[in-house]
Amino acid sequence: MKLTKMLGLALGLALAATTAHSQEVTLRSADIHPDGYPTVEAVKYMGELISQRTNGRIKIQVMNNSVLGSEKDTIEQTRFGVIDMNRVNAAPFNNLVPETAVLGLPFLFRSTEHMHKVVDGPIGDEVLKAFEPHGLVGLAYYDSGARSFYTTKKPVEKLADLKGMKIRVQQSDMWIAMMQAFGANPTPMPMGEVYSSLETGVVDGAENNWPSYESARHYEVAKNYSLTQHSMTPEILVMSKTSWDKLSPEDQKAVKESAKESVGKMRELWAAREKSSEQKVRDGGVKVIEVNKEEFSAAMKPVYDRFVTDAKMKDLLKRIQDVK
Ligand code: BDP
Repeated sequence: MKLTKMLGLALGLALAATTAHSQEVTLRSADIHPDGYPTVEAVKYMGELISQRTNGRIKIQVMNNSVLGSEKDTIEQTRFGVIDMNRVNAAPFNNLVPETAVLGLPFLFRSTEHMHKVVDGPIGDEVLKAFEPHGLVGLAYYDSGARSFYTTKKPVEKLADLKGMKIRVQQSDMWIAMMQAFGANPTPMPMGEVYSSLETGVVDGAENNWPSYESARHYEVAKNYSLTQHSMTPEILVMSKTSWDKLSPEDQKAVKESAKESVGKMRELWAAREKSSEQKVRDGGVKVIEVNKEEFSAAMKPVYDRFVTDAKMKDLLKRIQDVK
């Protein structure tokens, strides 16, 4: 190679390195929740961390309140690089990344501690890696508490009460199967449509954790909350593989570390919000019903039989159950 050409090449490489290094990026991150909701605030906090780590070169702009669409739609846009980041519940990922369905299985986690141990450990990393072939990079898990049923008219006091009730579910085949196993009639729809569907009687009920039940004001129209606590499906923060590939390895590292570091903040915010939301809905006149959880859990075998079929899924489930 001629010297001039070599010099040119070296200069080109050096320039590329500088540009990669001094790249200024604003990552747009989707969320359906309003300002103040723990997931939204945790991603904003991650934005502060990443900005500190990169001297202000990388920023995160949280586009929340469903401005970019429903979770199912924003997942597609994130896969195609139209949205850079997305904080979504595990459920709408279930059909795309089957490993995520395992985390939402009914009555899987024995406690918040059990769930934390699983997602903080090698199993958590393994499930995050499973996103990559689908155009996404899994960054972190956020808490989502436990989900329970709420209904507009008839309260759910025992399993038989769910028989034939139209219950809204997230857009996931596993969740549809779960509702069927409970004896209910599942109606999949995005979160944004639930309030009016409850109000107009399109559905008889839905299910969610305390903060979402309160924040989306569903408690105003569905005043019976039955403590089934049937799933502790976590929230997942992902990045578009397209946006990820545009970052230098150092910046990728900064993104990952900031995401992981925001988890602690999220857990603090979550624990406080669970309490304040519960208080708010109780003060708002909601009837909170204790149920026999064993009765509900005993009906869940068909869900496990249908979604934990191959050796890989069986092994994943067993390892989760074995985490002490
Ligand atoms: C909430 C999750 C949110 C889901 C919503 C739902 O934070 O990501 O969209 O439930 O039920 O708890 O759709």
